[in-house]
Amino acid sequence: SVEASIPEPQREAWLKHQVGGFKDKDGFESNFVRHIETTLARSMFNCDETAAYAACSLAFRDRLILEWNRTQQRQTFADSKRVYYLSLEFLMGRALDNAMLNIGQKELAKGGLSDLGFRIEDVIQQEHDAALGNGGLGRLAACFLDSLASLNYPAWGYGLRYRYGIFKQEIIDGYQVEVPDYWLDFNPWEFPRHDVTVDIQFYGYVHKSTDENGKATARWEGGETVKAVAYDVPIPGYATPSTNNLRLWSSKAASGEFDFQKFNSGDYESSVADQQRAETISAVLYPNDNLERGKELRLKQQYFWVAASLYDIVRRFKKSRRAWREFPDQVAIQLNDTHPTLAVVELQRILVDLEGLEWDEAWNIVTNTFGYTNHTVLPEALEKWSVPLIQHLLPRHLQIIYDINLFFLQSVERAHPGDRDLLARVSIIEESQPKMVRMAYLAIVGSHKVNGVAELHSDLIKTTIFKDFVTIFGPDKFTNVTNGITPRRWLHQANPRLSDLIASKTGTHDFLKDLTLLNKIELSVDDPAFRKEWAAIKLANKARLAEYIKTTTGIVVNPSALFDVQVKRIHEYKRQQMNIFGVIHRYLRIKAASPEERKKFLPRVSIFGGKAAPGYWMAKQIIHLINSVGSVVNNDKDVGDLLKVVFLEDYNVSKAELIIPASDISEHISTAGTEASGTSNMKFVLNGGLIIGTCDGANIEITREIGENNIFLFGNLAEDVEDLRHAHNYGQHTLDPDLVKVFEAIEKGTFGDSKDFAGMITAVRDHGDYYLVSDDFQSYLETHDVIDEAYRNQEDWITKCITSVSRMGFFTSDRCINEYAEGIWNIEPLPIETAEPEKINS
Ligand code: B1H
Ligand code: IMP
Repeated sequence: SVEASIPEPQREAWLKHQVGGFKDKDGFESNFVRHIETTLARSMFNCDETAAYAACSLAFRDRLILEWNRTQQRQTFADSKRVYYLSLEFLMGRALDNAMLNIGQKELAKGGLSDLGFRIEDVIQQEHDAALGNGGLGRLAACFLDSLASLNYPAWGYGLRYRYGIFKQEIIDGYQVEVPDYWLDFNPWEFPRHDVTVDIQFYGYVHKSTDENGKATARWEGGETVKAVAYDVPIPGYATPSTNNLRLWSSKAASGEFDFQKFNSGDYESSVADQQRAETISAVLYPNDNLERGKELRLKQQYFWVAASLYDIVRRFKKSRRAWREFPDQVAIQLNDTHPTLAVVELQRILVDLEGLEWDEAWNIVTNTFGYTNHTVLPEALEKWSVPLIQHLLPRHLQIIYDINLFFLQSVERAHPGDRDLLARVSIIEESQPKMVRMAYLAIVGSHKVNGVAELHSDLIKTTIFKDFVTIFGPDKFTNVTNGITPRRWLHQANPRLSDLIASKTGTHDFLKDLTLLNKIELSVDDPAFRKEWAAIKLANKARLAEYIKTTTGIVVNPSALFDVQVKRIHEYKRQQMNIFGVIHRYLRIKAASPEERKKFLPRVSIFGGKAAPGYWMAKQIIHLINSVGSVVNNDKDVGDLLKVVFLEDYNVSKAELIIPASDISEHISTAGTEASGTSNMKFVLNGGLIIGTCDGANIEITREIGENNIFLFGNLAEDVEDLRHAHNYGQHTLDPDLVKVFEAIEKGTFGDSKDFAGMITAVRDHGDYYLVSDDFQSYLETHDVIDEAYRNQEDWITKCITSVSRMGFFTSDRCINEYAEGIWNIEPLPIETAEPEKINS
């Protein structure tokens, strides 16, 4: 057993004093009060909601860490294969509610808190989001961690512990203003491991020599060292004691002789500066979504994180005393996009330079260990690093990259003799000025599987950006795993009433573990009581959002109006500009109508939210236009309740949990072929909202699952995009007449100084309309009219919503994780046998 690893003489004392978590309400309360009085040094006389949040979290953290220990001990003891998910972003959101639900003790805590004078909702609201990510890519990583733990897979996440997460967005005079997100003041969910540190090297030079057997060796020497310190975040599974680990690295100055000498020689200031420079590495999350800017500090972050993680993984593997060739039987590493691709090079370096393996043997191990997930085809998001920069920062890695490329190109040459164009096209090194390393190509060559994140996207990467690699490696190396979302957070936690209503029809909350069980509610689609409660829940969620809109923006909206929501990062390819042009068009129609005609309009609220990257000028202009339109429309007496335009500040995970359950229609309207998957589309439908969308990303599979009658699709198809763009640039480009009217209104100054919005107009009118706003505009407007009509028939509408939810089972991240486990990682679940039967609250 696990205990056998403790020497006999001490074992008894250890076991006798093993701590147990609280079991009942009383136990929770005593734990809570103990933390208030000792850990937090407060008392019942000065315990406010912040302190209550802290104590409640600490009580649950005690529980979690005990399960964490048991899980890790069991995994170590079983010595089974583990998967490591490397991601520069983990957009976790709040932890307390999730921990209570996954452990199954939220009801108990609710009672306990109430005994002590607190409302659980208020306590939950105190928590600051853990916002270590930009958008979909980071939130996907968070959903995957939840599923990995819930399905009992032995899995660790590895990331960076940014001191500043994604910035906080304020809207001032209609403009986005960025405020730093310092979130670590008090974070009960992490355990600093000051004993788990790794020294990370940068710069220096390569020393080549021959050893006593005449073998050429390379050693990376000199340069500077930075220390990586581990912080562990426990990840509780749902309805299982399995608790996995997210290990985040923080940078610190290495406390070496170096500093000490400087200090002694009186150079105190520069010794402090060194320290600050070291800490800068993990200081801030780069706030770009789908955009790569090639900054040196970003490359430093990537290597720092990858090197620390691999050191840790290799150390753990070595404890098992297995032969190196067994490494891929024990370790699977998934690269979340190309950001961790240096891990491929680093593992090869460890095996060849430090462990003395032959190149081919090492490379075989490396390629059988890694899998690579691609998340985008947008050219501006595909990572490239300049050769001189890598040469300077990581001289040995650059040599290894060149060798990897040489052997790869030699193998291509053997299989396709004489095809020099092919060699140039697939070379990992782009022969530009300066030369660049194409990270996606390196990731493909260094992995055994490459996957896209929705069917269309996986097809597109095979036929466009990675076409030549399909020729070289064959089609089997490329596969699809359509994204998913965790129903624990995105249904049960965000929409507890809907979750409970569903449970009343399916008998249990088991659909939270097997989402395909949702199909049972289709049998109740005609049940009047069920439908009535369904509608009441949606209305209550809308009323709650209306209240929030009123307190945060002062705008009063009618909860029975149609709520039309687009919340996501602001990006031209996501086309918030088309949405706001559509809103302007509606406004002009209302203004032009007679009072009689106006009565025919369906009252609508257009809700926007999302951050623009601080340097993304066009995205910021879009935010400004939305706010400017809002201040005109919302104050126009002719319009009244027929149209309201709301921009919600600082969209993040916890706001998503509030907004998504309140939507009637949400917009997923990217130019076809640009949105790899999208995941909020799944969240909205799962919460009983319908969607308007283009044939892009996961919208296509959502349509296949829920049926064409339950989704509002419009616009050009991905296959036509190239021709349309070509026509814009070289043929006739006639703008849509309704769009022209919208532009005229803007240029007349209807929404303030038109110069402020000139960029958005010229992009469409004069610069080729790359995102096809004009091409899709008419069908977009028509589809909104269809939506108005559909919404008037509330009975049909509710039928569509219920039917859609019942068919969403496919989109659970549990299904994704099982697909990765089977098709890419080759790993099995490791359930904890001694699972205590736990009551999952309803
Ligand atoms: C996605 C990114 C991304 N794709 C570069 N690519 C970044 C690229 O900091 N950077 O440099 C940051 C993020 N993010 C998103 O991934 C896709 O756009 C979504 O369609 C997809 O649903 C999501 C998860 O797969
Ligand atoms: P690591 O993989 O060495 O970082 O260990 C992770 C966790 O696994 C540790 O914190 C322990 O909880 C557990 N663990 C590691 N080694 C042993 C062991 O020899 N016996 C039991 N548990 C262990």
